[in-house]
Amino acid sequence: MENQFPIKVLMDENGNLTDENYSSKITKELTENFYKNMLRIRTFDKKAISLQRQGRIGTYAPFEGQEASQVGSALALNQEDWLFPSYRDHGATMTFGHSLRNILLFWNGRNEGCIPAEGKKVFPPGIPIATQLPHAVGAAYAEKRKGTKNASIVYFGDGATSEGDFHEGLNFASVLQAPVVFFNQNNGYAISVPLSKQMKTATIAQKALAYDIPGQRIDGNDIFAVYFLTLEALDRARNGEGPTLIEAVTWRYGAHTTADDPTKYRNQQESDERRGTKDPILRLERFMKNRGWFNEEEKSVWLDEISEEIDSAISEMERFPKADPADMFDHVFEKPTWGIQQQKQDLLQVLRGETR
Ligand SMILES: Cc1ncc(C[n+]2csc(CCOP(=O)(O)OP(=O)(O)O)c2C)c(N)n1
Ligand SMILES: [Mg+2]
Repeated sequence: MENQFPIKVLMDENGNLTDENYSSKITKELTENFYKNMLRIRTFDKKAISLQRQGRIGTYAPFEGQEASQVGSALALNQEDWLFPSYRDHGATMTFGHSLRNILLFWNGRNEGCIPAEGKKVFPPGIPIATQLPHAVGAAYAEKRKGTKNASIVYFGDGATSEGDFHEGLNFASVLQAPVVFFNQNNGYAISVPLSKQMKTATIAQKALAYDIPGQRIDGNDIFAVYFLTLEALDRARNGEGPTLIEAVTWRYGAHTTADDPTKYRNQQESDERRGTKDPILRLERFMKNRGWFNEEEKSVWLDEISEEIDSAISEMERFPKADPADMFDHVFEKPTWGIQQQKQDLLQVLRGETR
């Protein structure tokens, strides 16, 4: 199956193009946009980890290492498309236009964090694994019924493919020929569980066969492969040709979340080695250097602009009051059920130091 679903690469680790069919589409402007967006989301990610360590936000899920997958796919979208993220995909949502302040508020437990920027169809992050897949298919099918050319993209991890919602989502999309792109980031782990313990199949892309939809395995650290192959899948969706399953093969360098210690279940040496070889930002930098498109001074100007933008989002986030833990019960259902009300009362009692 690995032969039937080879990893599609458009740019190798040295920053050389390996598929000339796409070279005419690769401009300096497009490349710089990719590069700046990857720098921006990596800077945000590092900053968020330090905010968590300082107690200024709550638990945080980092995505460092997955920047090409998130930026390349988000930039392939049209403004009118739908984006359904998991908890690790705020690199994609901020690239698509979600507000940095609201993303920070989400990680600080405030409901405002679920509100997308004006006019942006971004769903709140799916925390229960794979639940966002059927939602994305529903939105895509609604667009099809309305006769628009809008599509949905849904992000999920390798572990999510073991959930019923993954299979229900793919089946539903295939039967209805819904305009949706299933964007899987295979980062090798579901918390501490490696891929080999999660599934017997050699690839995730091959699971598309069961639903008779195209399955595409790509190098998730090659932003050109991610961008162009996502664009092609979105084009098929818009033209009435139905869904695609994309498996972007990547790696998370750090912990699953700030509550996790990866050294307990894997040797972090692999992450260290990958930083020098397979890193998505370094790879694009090599490509830019090969073309004479890279300028160190320009990079430091971009980094200054990015830091300023992030610092101002942090100040705005910190002007909000701390989250009230009781809020988490309020939007589970339109009207709270008896069980939810009871749980809320129980929590309030515990917070007041009373025992039941
Ligand atoms: C339905 C459900 N079961 C279990 C969990 C606990 N959980 C949180 S993240 C995670 C691993 C998911 O791994 P993967 O889909 O590979 O995504 P990644 O975290 O690697 O991005 C699990 C099991 C959950 N959030 N939801
Ligand atoms: Mg994973």
